[in-house]
Amino acid sequence: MKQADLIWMNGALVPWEDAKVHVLTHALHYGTGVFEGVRCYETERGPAIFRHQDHLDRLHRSAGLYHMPIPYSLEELRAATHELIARNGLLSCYIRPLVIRGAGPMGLFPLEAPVDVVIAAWEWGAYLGEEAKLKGCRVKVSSWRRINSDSLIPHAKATGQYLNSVLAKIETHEAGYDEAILLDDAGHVCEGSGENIFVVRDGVIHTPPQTASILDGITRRSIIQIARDLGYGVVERDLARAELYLADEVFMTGTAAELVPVTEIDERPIGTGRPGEVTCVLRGTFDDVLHGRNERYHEWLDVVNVGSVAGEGPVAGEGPVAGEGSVAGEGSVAGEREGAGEAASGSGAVPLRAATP
Ligand code: PPE
Repeated sequence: MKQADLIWMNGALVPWEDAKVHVLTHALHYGTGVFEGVRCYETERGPAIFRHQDHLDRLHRSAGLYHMPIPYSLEELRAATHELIARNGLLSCYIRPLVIRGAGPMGLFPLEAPVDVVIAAWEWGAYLGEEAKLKGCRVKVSSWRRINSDSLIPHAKATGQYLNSVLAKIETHEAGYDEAILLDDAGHVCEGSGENIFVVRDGVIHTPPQTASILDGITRRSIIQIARDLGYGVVERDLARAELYLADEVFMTGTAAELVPVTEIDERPIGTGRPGEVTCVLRGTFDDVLHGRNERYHEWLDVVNVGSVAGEGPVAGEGPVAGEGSVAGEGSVAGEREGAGEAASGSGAVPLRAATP
């Protein structure tokens, strides 16, 4: 992970070091936040954000599921992200939009706490390591079951829910594995701590369905479509744990991880113990899609017009501290951001709406 210069926070670009919150931020205490993980890739047409609209839509849906009105339109968040990438001079990066209940009244009832919005971006290499991406990773079925829809909302990408993934990740990491697989409460295969999972058997691809408490991964959807377009059969159905061991190939998908072959599960080699043929075809095709080398999927790429925003306009906190300065300073602290819009966009690239408390 490589630090960038600026983070977009409640309508203003602030220096990385100054993007701070109060210790009584509601989300710190109760996990009341939703977020996204998005990637931007270097392409011939410029930096391009993969399925940006789909990620923003999911952010919006996650926020809705937890009763959080986002005080910016998705188009405003899109423009802010473009400006963030351009002003940071990033060609490829990971993007982290975060919507949280901010500092306000304490206690579990969150609806009176302000909603803060942050977008950060940084250069982030292979999530499970270069070696895992190339040669495959070793995973273990965690003793922790994936959260279920009786008590939380697996379809939402909410911060508090990730304690479940964190437990599984620590358990399997400490046992010497690259990643965890979580089963759902019925004992069916669900997903990784931060990835969806696919099993290949006799040339057919299988993956757990929506009802298995999975996160509806955008990479998962993309891979299903690409696989079908390539002529593979893809079946969404419940998978028994033993089907992992009996598979010819297993791979995992996610924005951070991209497509990673799984070559060993619970000390058992999968197939030949090396990345399989279907996995390699999909990984190669997906890589072309991400980098704009496959015409067919060009509409999945949201190209950032670097020239239109790079280097223009002031940055909040350059000179004065963010939130106090002449740029972001017009009352642009969290929950009080009327007037921050103009200042935030600098060049006028990001028209902002005042916060609706
Ligand atoms: N399941 C979970 C639990 C999950 O967190 C992710 C993404 C996925 C599936 C795949 O979804 P998608 O990215 O839309 O294909 N995990 C994010 C978190 C990574 C992190 O460590 O933070 C990601 O890949 O960005």
